[in-house]
Amino acid sequence: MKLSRNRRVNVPLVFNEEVSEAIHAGEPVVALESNVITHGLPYPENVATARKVEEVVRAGGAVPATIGIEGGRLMIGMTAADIERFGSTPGIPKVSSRDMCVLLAKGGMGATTVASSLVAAELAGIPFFASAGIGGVHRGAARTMDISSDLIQFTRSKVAVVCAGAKSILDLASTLEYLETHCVPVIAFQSDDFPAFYCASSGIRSPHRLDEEEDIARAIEHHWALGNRGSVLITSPIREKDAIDGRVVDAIMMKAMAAADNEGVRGNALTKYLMRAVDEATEGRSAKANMAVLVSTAEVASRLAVAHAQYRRQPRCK
Ligand code: PSU
Ligand code: MN
Repeated sequence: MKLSRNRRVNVPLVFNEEVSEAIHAGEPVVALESNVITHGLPYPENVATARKVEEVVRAGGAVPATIGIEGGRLMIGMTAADIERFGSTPGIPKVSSRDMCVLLAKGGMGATTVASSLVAAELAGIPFFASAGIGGVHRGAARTMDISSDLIQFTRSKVAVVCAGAKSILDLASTLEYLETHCVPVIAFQSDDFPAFYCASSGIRSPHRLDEEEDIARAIEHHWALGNRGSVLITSPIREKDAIDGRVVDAIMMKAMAAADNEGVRGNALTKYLMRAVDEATEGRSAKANMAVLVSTAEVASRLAVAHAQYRRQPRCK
């Protein structure tokens, strides 16, 4: 009897050359999401910021790899022209991990969230990722069950994630509870509190603090050596000069959430709606903070990725 053998489908990855060379040489690479380019900021500020983010990653000694989807393939690293196209083309869909297979099947452009960018980074062999704000447990999740796939993906992808916490549009205490339950380490780098994106502190102390780049690298590798399959979350707060008063953001957010509820905005459209509302109410100050924090997290991620690549070459006990 002839045994039928199923052919395995591989996800088509297209690497930009610089990224591919760095991965093969074990050089530091920082993966970056594209949803923040298409949905986080208006054109042309989005393109300018994405460029600046790539610039600071390079200046720190790592290679940037902006992730996206186009033509049924996962792009691992974008060129300047790709970034311009993603930033200026209207209507590119937000693609989280649940949406990836459909986008890959039907073709077209897709902007990857934190969750789907982590899927791509792991497939590509990139152990570091940076984004300013992660998704989390939404306020009122007990009723709506709205919990970002970003959190679920942290339990699955072996990628270190550097961020400035999450926006206070989310229920940050519940977000941290979720991460604790699912054994996702949260480490504040050179700081004490879990940051809240626009604000240096969410008012909640981070479960851990580490001050040395090499200690972060050691913690990441030990987490994986212990048999864990997921991410390690490293936070770096917004700089004080770029921060916005937390009470101001909170007040705007309460109003915007009520308006969203009234207008029936829910699901994956909610994050963008709330962010827009804050931008309008702060007359662009929050967009400025947004750009600043994207750049500062990328800077820190680059430093940490360099230390991590070095540590992998030469692991040392404390
Ligand atoms: N938080 C931000 N800015 C963002 C996002 C979150 O401060 O742009 C985006 C990221 O791409 C993140 C996604 O991965 O929203 C989470 O969306 P959802 O809550 O629908 O999973
Ligand atoms: Mn959601």
